[in-house]
Order: sequence, then structure tokens, then C-alpha cells
Amino acid sequence: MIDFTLTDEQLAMREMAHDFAEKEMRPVAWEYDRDGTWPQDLIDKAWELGLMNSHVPEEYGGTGLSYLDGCIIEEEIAWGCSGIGTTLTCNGLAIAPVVLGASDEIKKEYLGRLSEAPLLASFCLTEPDAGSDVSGMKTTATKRGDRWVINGSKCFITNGEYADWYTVFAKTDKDAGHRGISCFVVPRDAGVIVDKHEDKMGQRASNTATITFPDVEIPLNHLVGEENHGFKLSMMTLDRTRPGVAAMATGVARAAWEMAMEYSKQRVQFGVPIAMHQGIQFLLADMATKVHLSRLATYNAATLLDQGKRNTLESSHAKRFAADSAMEVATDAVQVFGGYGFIKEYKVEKLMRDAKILQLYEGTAQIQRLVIARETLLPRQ
Ligand code: COS
Repeated sequence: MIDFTLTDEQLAMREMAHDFAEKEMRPVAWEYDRDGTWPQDLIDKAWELGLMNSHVPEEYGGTGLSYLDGCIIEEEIAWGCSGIGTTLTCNGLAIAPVVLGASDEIKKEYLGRLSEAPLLASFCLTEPDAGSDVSGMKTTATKRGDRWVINGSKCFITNGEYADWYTVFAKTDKDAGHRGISCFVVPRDAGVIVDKHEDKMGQRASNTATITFPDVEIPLNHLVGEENHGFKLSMMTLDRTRPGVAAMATGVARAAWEMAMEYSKQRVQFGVPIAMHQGIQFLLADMATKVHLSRLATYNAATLLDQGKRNTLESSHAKRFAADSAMEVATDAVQVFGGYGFIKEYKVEKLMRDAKILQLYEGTAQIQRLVIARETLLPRQ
């Protein structure tokens, strides 16, 4: 049986994350979004407070929090600003394959770096011609003497411009489809090139870049897991991180719903606050349900992981429902504001722009449905 009663430690952690979101993130969120400001100040503070790298095990200097703990933090952080939130939480994506498959030596070195200083790591899977279709990637890793040599380009890489190291997926057997992909840890100083900084619609305080690996050489022991087993490692990573995206989506939806509620109590039309009109009440009620169910689906997917169970289906349920709900709730929040919702001064429009990427990154809404269909039509034995 799953019980979502939070422990005293979890309640204290949620309060601390909320406090950070309210006092440190919100005061700068709209300005950083407008200017696309890199939030180094907030990275430093969040790292200091232990709000980053929640899944680095304690033996490698991390906080070793549970997946549920991580989601509790992520909802609050995204409530503050999901752009800055993506910056703060994205180490989780790069860390996961390392925790799952790297040697003790590599874990000590690279997870250790994140524990010792407020550094970032990036997860490099997507390529210009290989987004949803992971096995279509063209980046290669070839063994040359005592080195792996990596060649290729990865796009839409979160924190790419600032990362200290990269988890890179590359073809080690070009003719073997998904069974010819391997995973590597690549330090930035191995010759990585940052090619392109993207100018985005939303989550503008997060960094998104194209990263190129031109004949980048790394030692043989930088292979993560077994050679040609990288595809499964990438899928297992996404099973672990999609609940975090669902938690962020819950935070964005909650922020939009709260803004809409507050405004509906102030704005008077036809002689009464618009919150008194049933048309608005029904919008607010649907928002409340979506926030509530998004959180439950998120907690469920994370708790299964904490119990050591496979959560592929529940992870996709949570990511799909929470991301679609965040987009719907943010759009409806703008609707509650009427014409003012379309004006930047009223701030709610940022949430609508920010929500969109939640339906795209870490697997589109359609990929989540594909996973859900496969897992339910042809359940694994
Ligand atoms: N955990 C462990 N193994 C998994 C797995 C999971 N969650 N999902 C798939 N696998 C395994 C399968 O069992 C299969 O194993 P075998 O080689 O033993 O047969 C193998 O991986 C291939 O699986 P499948 O046939 O389902 O692969 P597809 O090429 O059809 O791809 C999708 C499946 C589309 C679901 C996958 O490519 C995907 O998630 N794409 C989206 C990628 C994404 O999220 N990108 C965002 C980048 S990060 S910002």
C-alpha cells in the first residue's frame, strides 16, 4: 500500500524549498525570464542549501535523498520559477546513468565534483535528427588504443554552455540499432565545443545549447555501464527523471491556479468578484483537480522507484498528465485574467510560456502516450 503522508523531515524540506522559491526565486523570476539571465547566484545559494543533486548517494558526498523527496523539492522550486528550476534540477538527468552504471572510480570523481562545488552536468542524448527516435543518433564513439574518440553533435542540451561534464550517448556499433549505443562521461576540458545558444519561448532563465564533440578523446574507463547497453540506460534514466518533470509541472500548475484564484477574488464584473460567477468557479475547480491529481501521480511514480520497483508506466502517466495539465491550467489562468492575462505586467503569461516545454522535454506528450499504450497493451511479464 502506498501512503503519501509526508514525514516531519519531508515537511521541513518542503518548507525550506518553498521559502527559497518565495524569497530568492520569485523576486527575480520575471526579470531573469525577460532578459534570459543566467541564474548563477541562485545556483550557488540552492547548492549551499542542499537543494541540488538530491540523488547523489551519500557515499559520493551527496544528500542521497529519495525520489519522493526530490519531487517534493522540485514542485516548490518550479512554483518559484520553472526556468530557474530546470537549471537547478537538471543535474539529476546527467547523474542518473552514472549512478546506475559507472565504476566506483568514475562515480567518486564526477559525482564528487558536484558535491564539492556548485557545478553542473548535462545529459546529451538528443540530436538534430534523433529526438523521440533515440536509436537514430549519429554521434559515434570509436576505440583508438587506450581512448574512446567521440564525434558528433547533440542539441537542446540543458545547461550545456555551463556544464563541467557531460553524460553522452553515442553509437559504438552503427549497424546494431538500439543495441549499438553506449554511454560515456565526457569532461568539458576534453575538447567539447559549445555551438549554439537557443533563444526560447519560455523557461528563458535556463540554458539550452548545441554541444559538439570533435574527435574528443576520453579514457576507456569513462564508458558507463556495458558497451552497447546505453539505450536501456537512457530509458532507465528517463524512468527516474520523468517524475521530477511531473513534479515541476505540478508546481507550475499550482502557481497558475493560485494566481487565477487570487485575481478572481479581486476583479469585479457585473457587480461581484468574478470568483462568484459559476463560469469562473468551474475553471478554478478543474485547475484544482488537475493540480491534485498531478501531485498524486507524481508521488506514485516516485514512490515505486523508492521501493525499487520498475515504474515505466507510472512515470509516463505522471509526466503525460502533469505536463498536459500544467499547459491547460496555465492557459485557463490566462483566461481568468481576461485581456489582462495577455499583458506581461500581469505575470501569468510567463507560466503559459513556461508550461509548454514540459510537454516536450524528457519525452513529448505523444511519446508518453506511446509508452503508456505499449505498457498497457503488451504488459511486460
Ligand atoms: N527500461 C528498461 N529497458 C527499456 C525501457 C525501460 N524503460 N524501455 C525500453 N527498454 C528496452 C526494451 O525492453 C528493449 O529491449 P531489448 O533490446 O532487449 O529488446 C529496448 O529497450 C528497445 O525498446 P523499444 O523497442 O521500446 O525502443 P524504441 O526504439 O521503440 O523506443 C521510445 C522507445 C520511443 C519509448 C524511446 O525511444 C523514447 O523514450 N523516446 C523518447 C526519448 C526522449 O525522451 N528524449 C528526450 C531527451 S532527454 S531531454
